[in-house]
Amino acid sequence: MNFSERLQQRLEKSIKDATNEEIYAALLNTVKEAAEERGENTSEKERKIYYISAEFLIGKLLSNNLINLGVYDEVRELLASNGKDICKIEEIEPEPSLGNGGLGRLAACFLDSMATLGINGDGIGLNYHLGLFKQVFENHKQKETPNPWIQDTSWLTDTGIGFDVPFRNFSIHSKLYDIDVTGYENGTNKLHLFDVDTVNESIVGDGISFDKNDIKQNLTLFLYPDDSDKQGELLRIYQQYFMVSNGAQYILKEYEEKGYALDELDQHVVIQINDTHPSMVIPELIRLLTARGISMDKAIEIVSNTCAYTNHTILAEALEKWPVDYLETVVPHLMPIIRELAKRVSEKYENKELQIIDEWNRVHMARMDMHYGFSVNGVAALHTEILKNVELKPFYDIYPEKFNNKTNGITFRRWLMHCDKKLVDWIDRYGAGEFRKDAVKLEQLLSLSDNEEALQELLDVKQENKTALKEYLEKESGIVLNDHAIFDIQVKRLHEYKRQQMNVLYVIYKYLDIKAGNLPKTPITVIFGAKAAPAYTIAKDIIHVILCLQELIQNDPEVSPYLQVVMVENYNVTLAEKLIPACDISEQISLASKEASGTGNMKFMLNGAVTLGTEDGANVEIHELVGDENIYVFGKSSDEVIEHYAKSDYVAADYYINDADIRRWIDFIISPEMLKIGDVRTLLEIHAELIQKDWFMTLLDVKEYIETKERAFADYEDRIGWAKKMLMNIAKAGYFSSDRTIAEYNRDIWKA
Ligand code: 26V
Repeated sequence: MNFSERLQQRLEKSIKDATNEEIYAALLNTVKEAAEERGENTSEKERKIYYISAEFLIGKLLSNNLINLGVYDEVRELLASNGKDICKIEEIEPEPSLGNGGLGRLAACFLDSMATLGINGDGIGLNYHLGLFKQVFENHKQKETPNPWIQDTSWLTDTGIGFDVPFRNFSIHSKLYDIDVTGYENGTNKLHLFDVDTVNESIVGDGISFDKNDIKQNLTLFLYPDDSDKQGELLRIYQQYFMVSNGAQYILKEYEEKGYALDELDQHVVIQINDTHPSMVIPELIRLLTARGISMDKAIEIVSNTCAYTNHTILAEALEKWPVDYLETVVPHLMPIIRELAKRVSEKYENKELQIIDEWNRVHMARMDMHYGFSVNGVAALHTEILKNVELKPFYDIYPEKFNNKTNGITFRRWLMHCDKKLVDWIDRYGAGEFRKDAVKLEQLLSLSDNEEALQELLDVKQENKTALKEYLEKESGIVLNDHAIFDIQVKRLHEYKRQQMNVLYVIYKYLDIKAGNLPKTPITVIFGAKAAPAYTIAKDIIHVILCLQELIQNDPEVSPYLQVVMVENYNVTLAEKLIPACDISEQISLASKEASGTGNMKFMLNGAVTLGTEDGANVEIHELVGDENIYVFGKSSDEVIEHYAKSDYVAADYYINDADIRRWIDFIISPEMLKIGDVRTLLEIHAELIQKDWFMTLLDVKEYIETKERAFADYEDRIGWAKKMLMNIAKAGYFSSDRTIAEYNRDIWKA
């Protein structure tokens, strides 16, 4: 029976008579069955990879699975011939929000690529019931509400497997749910998500507040509960240990079932530690091995040859350091092992920067990973160089052989085939369809650079995607975009280092310029999407300024025909899939050295947007690939920025005092027109922040940013010239396929 026949059989009534909800449920269950039948990507001899991560931002799964099973077109046509629209059925699926941003989405792309390449690799994580918060705007401010996503019909499969996880005064029995990870025309892997029966969603009070002390009821309730207080930090340690203890027990269970000797674990298993959140897997695995009779020396050796660490940030505040007494409170049985690991290091090395436990009695998780793992990788070429030469230099000096770079990537199944079907049709029409199996084949499109007809069609595709976004947003939120404007988009987490505030200063500059009578040839629509961490005040203040500007401009008839600012609510994977194909200019404007890689930059490029960015993260590699003509680069280099930090010689107030333009833009934040709309205290706070602190050096680059952006807008007027830039970006995006990244992980680290 083929997929369509099975679907119809499962539905038990005709598609015509079924509701969209019934069709969704039948599709989901038919996909699960088909995924199961394809079998796992296993082979007895292979090393098995466990990608352990606190976040897997998987997005909706229905279409992705249909594509990977090779039945998407078949199903769409079957539904259409019965008067049903597959897009309407996709809308029914709730989006799980099991990640914050790039790190979690990367983990999801990697699962897709491992399955596609036939690598025997599973994910291990947590089944957060309410995920990351859902963002709503009220009075121009972000409010957080829960995002429940688990329904009776869901991608989760109860495995019947569970483990006891010991904490200080009690233990918790886990429950394992699996989600199938279908490879594109290949076998199926698994995402293992651990959960607890006793979690209770009704303990959530106002917004996303809940009793942080009640571990049995809150353990897997939210992703990264607010850790701005001690109770929040402790809960995070409970979550992390729960994840790794379950993961380690599961890995050993599978391993022992295969019948291998324990002391050969490193020959058959690799554990990839995604940032430091799962770092406790190292002492936990040592604990479990010694409990099985292996000596401490041998256990340390085995584990060190099994674990590999990926670093995703150089921001000091994001590198986890847990106080010893917190760990004693939650997992006292791990502390003797961590102390032993720390002692072995201190006996060998005197350098303070290498110590696992520092003089303030804090355990540096990344340091443990680097001493007791066999690989340390950064996520873009520049990032890895900064790790080696600056941030982690003492470790590179003693372990040069462990360091390697793995430039991030994205899965083209979701970020092209699923989200931009019109562009795929165009690519197919011009003979580059082989990109599906070999992404660099997109380079075949380069032959079109003088083909005006093809370039015009490319512009038409972009226009259709812009109109589709307009229609979507109008229906969902009532916001009416001008789809004949240039779409300039910055979507990512709200963080000062990403410098949404610099884009805000551009908007103010442009607003004042239009007020002065200088009208842009083509209207400009600046779109933001970003969640701010609930306790991150400055980030929330920036959202407030954007929302105030949005209202001010919308209500100003002199300006609104030429400039529009829109902040979309609750930016998530589903919205990204609509925004990215519609984008003309991709804003990647972080302070050089601070964005480890970025992956949105790759998604925009693949969908024919042109990057406006600093020489940061993977932007550097995009620049090298497309050349000076096809990217807009500005700003101080990472070397210069690092020097400013070293010398502490950046003084924002100097720019404010000495530059009348900068002063005017910043002061506009507290102008009467803004104060009329916004909250006085908040606007004053962000105004003062920009002048007195500006830790991420907005004012260092803002003028060059504005000039460069104006140059990009001017170039946009030459439509065929612009289409050539789009073409170059699409054609060169093949390098950023996560299939390439995963093949490199496998070649250099996993050797599966
Ligand atoms: C975490 C935190 C937590 C505490 C307060 C401030 C702060 C700032 C940043 C982070 C980031 C944690 C790690 C992370 O998400 N890194 C992202 O990983 C992506 C995938 O490798 C990469 O593309 C992004 O550049 C990087 O920021």
